[in-house]
Amino acid sequence: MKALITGITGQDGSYLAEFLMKKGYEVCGMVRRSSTENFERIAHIKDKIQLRQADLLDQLSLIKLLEEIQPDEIYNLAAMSFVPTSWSQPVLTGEFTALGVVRMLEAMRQVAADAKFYQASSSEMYGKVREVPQTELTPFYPRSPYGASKAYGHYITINYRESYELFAVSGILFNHESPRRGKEFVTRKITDGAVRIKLGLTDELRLGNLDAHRDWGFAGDYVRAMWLMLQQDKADDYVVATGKSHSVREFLELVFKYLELDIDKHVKTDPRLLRPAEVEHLIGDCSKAKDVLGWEPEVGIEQLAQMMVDADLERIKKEIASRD
Ligand code: NAP
Ligand code: G4F
Repeated sequence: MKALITGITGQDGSYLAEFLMKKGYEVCGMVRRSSTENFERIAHIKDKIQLRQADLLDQLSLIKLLEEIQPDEIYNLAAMSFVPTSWSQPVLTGEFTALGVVRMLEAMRQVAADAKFYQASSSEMYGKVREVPQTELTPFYPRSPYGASKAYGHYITINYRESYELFAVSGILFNHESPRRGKEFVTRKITDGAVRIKLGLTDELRLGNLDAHRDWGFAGDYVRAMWLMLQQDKADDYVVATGKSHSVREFLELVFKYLELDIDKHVKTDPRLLRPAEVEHLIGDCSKAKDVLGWEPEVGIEQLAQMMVDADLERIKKEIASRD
């Protein structure tokens, strides 16, 4: 079996590549051209996968890529994925995160119509939530250009499935984190920042809204759900979540307690980090994924926080040692 992963240099792409390789897949990753290589997350597997250049903005590059490699499965993970940037670059976000999806689907329809397609949909589509907890049937109310773009990607995937009988599915994934999470996202900003405080490299961590609630899981668990969706006889959409919601403050408390640090001494809230429109509370109901896919999350929030702190401690200590 041959799989194509767009966004292979990202958090999920790297875990998915490892997962598929263990299953015996030939893995091909799509990367966009850059003046310096950005392969930190896949450095350990780079020699065992193929990397091909193409870009979600360039239709012809996608057609050529699919024509050449003829994958059995396509995992479309590439996107502009950081919500705050979607307000400062709303048009580019729409190009990558919304229109990028239809470009991939159209390429598949033209030259690889027998492949199976996975779209990385997001709980950000629920935004100002219409129902608690959120299921596959909960109406969307996106609160950012990112959420609105993902809603387009979600519906165009369903539309291509229904219009052209393509095997195309969307996983509506709630927030998932790991030691490979980008440092601008709140969990990693907290673990990285707290470790730097612990090691005496800084004294302060500035955060925005501590009252927002998220349903946080572990990325390694979530890529398994992506794969399971493509192993079904029928293409369908699934919520992937833990069913437990915690505030940013609670995550902060877990991390600071683990490192024996005092929040009041080091954490400052900064109004500049508040969003023009916030998603206050997300909690997913993944009953369908449990019943149909047999999927369940294995890592809880406490274990996740500790795993991220331990990894940041190890990495930053090494950085310090290499400077000395
Ligand atoms: P990530 O770490 O930010 O990775 C995004 C990937 O997309 C990177 O590999 C990036 O490549 C690539 N990319 C961006 N623009 C591109 C373009 N024009 N052409 C080709 N590649 C491009 O994101 P993630 O956390 O792994 O998330 C994976 C997907 O799931 C994203 O679509 C995200 O929106 C979605 N999602 C994530 C979560 C979550 O909690 N993590 C939840 C729901 C949905 P570069 O390395 O070149 O920048
Ligand atoms: O970690 P975040 O930036 O993730 P957010 O916005 O929930 O988006 C992530 O999850 C989505 C799934 O729902 C994905 F689709 C998306 O690609 C991305 O992976 O922020 C989480 C919460 C927000 O409510 C934010 O306001 O944390 C709050 N927060 C508080 N202080 C902060 C900060 N967020 C960031 N990034 N930085 C802060 O200093």
